[in-house]
Amino acid sequence: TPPKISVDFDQSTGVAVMYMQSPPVNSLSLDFLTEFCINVEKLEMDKSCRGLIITSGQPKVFSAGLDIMEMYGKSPERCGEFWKAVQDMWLKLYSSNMVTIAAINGSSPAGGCLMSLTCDYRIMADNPRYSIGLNETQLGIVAPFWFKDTMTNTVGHRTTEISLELGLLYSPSEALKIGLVDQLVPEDQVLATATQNMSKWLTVPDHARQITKSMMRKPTIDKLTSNREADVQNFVSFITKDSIQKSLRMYLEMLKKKRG
Ligand code: CO8
Repeated sequence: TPPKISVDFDQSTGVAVMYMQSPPVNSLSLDFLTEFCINVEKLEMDKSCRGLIITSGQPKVFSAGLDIMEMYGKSPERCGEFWKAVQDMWLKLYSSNMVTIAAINGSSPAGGCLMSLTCDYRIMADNPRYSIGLNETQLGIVAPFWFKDTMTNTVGHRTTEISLELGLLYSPSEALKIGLVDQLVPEDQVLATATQNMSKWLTVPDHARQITKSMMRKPTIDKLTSNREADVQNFVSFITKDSIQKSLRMYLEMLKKKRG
């Protein structure tokens, strides 16, 4: 199978661009997450890499979020393994020493939104067909506390409360208004704008920026690292419930119908 991630590292600027290319919608499967984490770790360990831009190599979609098929009809063991990989992705990105910028060139629901939220800065394509948000409740599932915390840290408590309870997906202009993304640009300028912003972020001395980032994020990260196993158990017992499986099935059917 072809790689689901391709990385373009520019030695002269110290900036890597990571393209997600898992057709059709960059859904976050166990294989995808494993490959993703290996790539992030490699860049993290490379002292010459100071910045990471994450974008999609697929049209119209940044990432469709967690692969629903990984949560449907799978054994508890497999679900547990999958959830550890989701935790890993979040922990690696949210605590990264690199400057991370999400170049959101398509829709970005649920896990895709979470991935964007782990970045230091978000630039989204100004296309009203695209949407972004933590829509978990719409699937009959519940965004875990660390999804919620990441959103709260970005847009504040009240907006997160409304957004999560209703499972809202926002248009780019609404997302900008609530601070879910930082900047909107025409679709063909998303990556170029990310690169320009990256240069600005990289003028700040790394050590000062890194310590500051860690100061802002450490309490949120510690909450999960000290509770990882319980969080896995919690996910597995929730997702394997008959009633939750039924909700997921209905959502999957709705996705297919919408298409046909
Ligand atoms: N997982 C698996 N398959 C998916 C997913 C997904 N997340 N999203 C789309 N697909 C599939 C579709 O079913 C379709 O399959 P097929 O070709 O067999 O019909 C194919 O991908 C293409 O999808 P679309 O035709 O819908 O493509 P569009 O370009 O029209 O739309 C969207 C792209 C906007 C991404 C749309 O597909 C969409 O809205 N997808 C659903 C996104 C979603 O709701 N994701 C939520 C996942 S849950 C999550 O991320 C966090 C869960 C936290 C767990 C908490 C539990 C305790």
